[in-house]
Amino acid sequence: MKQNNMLAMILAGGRGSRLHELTNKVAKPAVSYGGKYKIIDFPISNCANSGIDVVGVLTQYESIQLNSYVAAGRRWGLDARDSGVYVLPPREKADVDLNVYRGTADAISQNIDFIDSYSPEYLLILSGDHIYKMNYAKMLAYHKEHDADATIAVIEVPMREASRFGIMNTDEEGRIVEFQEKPAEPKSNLASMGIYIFNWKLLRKMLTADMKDPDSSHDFGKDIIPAMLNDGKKLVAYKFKGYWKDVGTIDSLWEANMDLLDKNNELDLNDSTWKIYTEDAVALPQYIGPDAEIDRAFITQGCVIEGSVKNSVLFTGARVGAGAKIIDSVLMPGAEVAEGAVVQRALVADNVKIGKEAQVGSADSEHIELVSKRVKGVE
Ligand code: ADQ
Ligand code: ADP
Repeated sequence: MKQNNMLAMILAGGRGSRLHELTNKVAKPAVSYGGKYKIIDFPISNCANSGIDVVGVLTQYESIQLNSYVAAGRRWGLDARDSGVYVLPPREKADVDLNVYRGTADAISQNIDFIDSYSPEYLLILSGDHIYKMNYAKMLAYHKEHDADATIAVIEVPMREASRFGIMNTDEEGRIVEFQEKPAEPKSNLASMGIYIFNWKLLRKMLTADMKDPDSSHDFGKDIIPAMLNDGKKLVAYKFKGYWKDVGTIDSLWEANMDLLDKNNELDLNDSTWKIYTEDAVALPQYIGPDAEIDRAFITQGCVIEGSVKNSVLFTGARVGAGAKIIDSVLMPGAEVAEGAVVQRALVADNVKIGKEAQVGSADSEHIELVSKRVKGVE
C-alpha cells in the first residue's frame, strides 16, 4: 500500500431484491448505468482517484460477472504490483453453518486476515451501489485532523426520507452525540451515507467482540456504531455536498440515468480531474438512420437508431427500429425495440427484445415499468 495507509472494502453483497430481475443474474454493483458504466465503477474510480490502491470487494450473490468485470483492477489502473482490486466471496467457516455473511460487520469480520495482511492504519468502508464522486483522501485528512476513532460521511436528506437512513445529531465541532439506524421518528435529517473511516486497530477489536455477541445482528449501523458511541469513542461527521444517489429501486435507477440528461446536473461525468473509469466496449460507433429523430438523449457505442428517441438513455448496442418511439426510457445494453413499437416511461433490461408494434409502459403511470422478458409483437 502506498500514500495514505488506508485500505478500502466495498460492501457489494446486498441482494438488491427491489431491482427485481435486474439482479437475478448479476450482483447490484454490476448493474449497468449511464449508457456505458456499471455502478461499481464509481466507488472503485473514487478509490483510484483518491490514491487508494488496495480495494476488497465483498460479495454474496452472483459474483461471477462482477469478478470478471473487476479483473484485478485493470480498468482503474489498480493492477500494479502491491495493489489491486480483490473480489472476496463469503467464506465457509467451520463454526458457522452457513456460508453467507450475516450483516455488513460480519462481512468485514470474515476478512480480517485479508485486511491484516496489508496492516493498514485506516480502513475505509464503502457501499457498492452508490453513484457519486468523492475524494476519500480529504475525508481521511478530516478524520486525522479531528483525531477521531471513526468518521462517517453524512449528507442532508429530505426529512420525509430520513427514516431510510442512519440518522445522527452532532455538536458544534461535528462530533456525533446521537445515532439511530433507520429511526421511525427521525430527530434530524443528517443522514449517514454508509461511508466510514475507522482506525483499524480499534475496529478490529470491536469486530472481534461483536462476533462473540449472540444478540448482535453484526451490522455497522445497528451494532458497531452504537457500540462505539456507548464506549465513549470519538465519532465525527464529515459533511458531503454534491450528487449522491443510492440506486436501490427501479424508479431510482431510472431517475439516476435521467439525471444525466440534465445539463446542469451536479454529477459531472466530463470532469477531467475526476474520471470515472469503465469498460471500453468493443462495438461500432453508433449509427443514426435517415429517418431517425433524436431529441435529448444519450446514445452509446454500437447503438442503431432508425426510429425516434426522446428524453432517453440508450446503452451500448441498443437498437430502435423504423417507426419505433422511445420516450422517457432507459434501454440497457443490447436491448432491441422492433419497428413501430412504443416504449414509454420504461426501463428495458439487458438484451430484451420488444416485438413489432408492441406498446410498453405508459405516460401517466406513477412507477417506471421494468421490462425484463421478451415482449411479443405483431409476427
Ligand atoms: P442500507 O443502505 O440499508 O444502510 P445495508 O443493507 O446495511 O445498507 O447495506 C450496505 C451495503 O452493504 C449495501 O451496498 C449492500 O449491498 C451491502 N451489503 C449488505 N449486506 C452485506 C453483506 N452481508 N455482505 C456484503 N455486502 C453487504 C446503510 C447504513 C445506513 C446508511 C445507509 C446509506 O446502515 O446507516 O444511512 O447505508 O445508504
Ligand atoms: P434490497 O433491500 O432491495 O433487497 P439491499 O441490497 O439493500 O437490497 O439488501 C438488503 C439487505 O438484505 C442486505 O443486507 C442483504 O444482504 C440482505 N439480504 C437480502 N437477501 C438475502 C439473503 N437471501 N440472504 C442473506 N441476506 C440477504
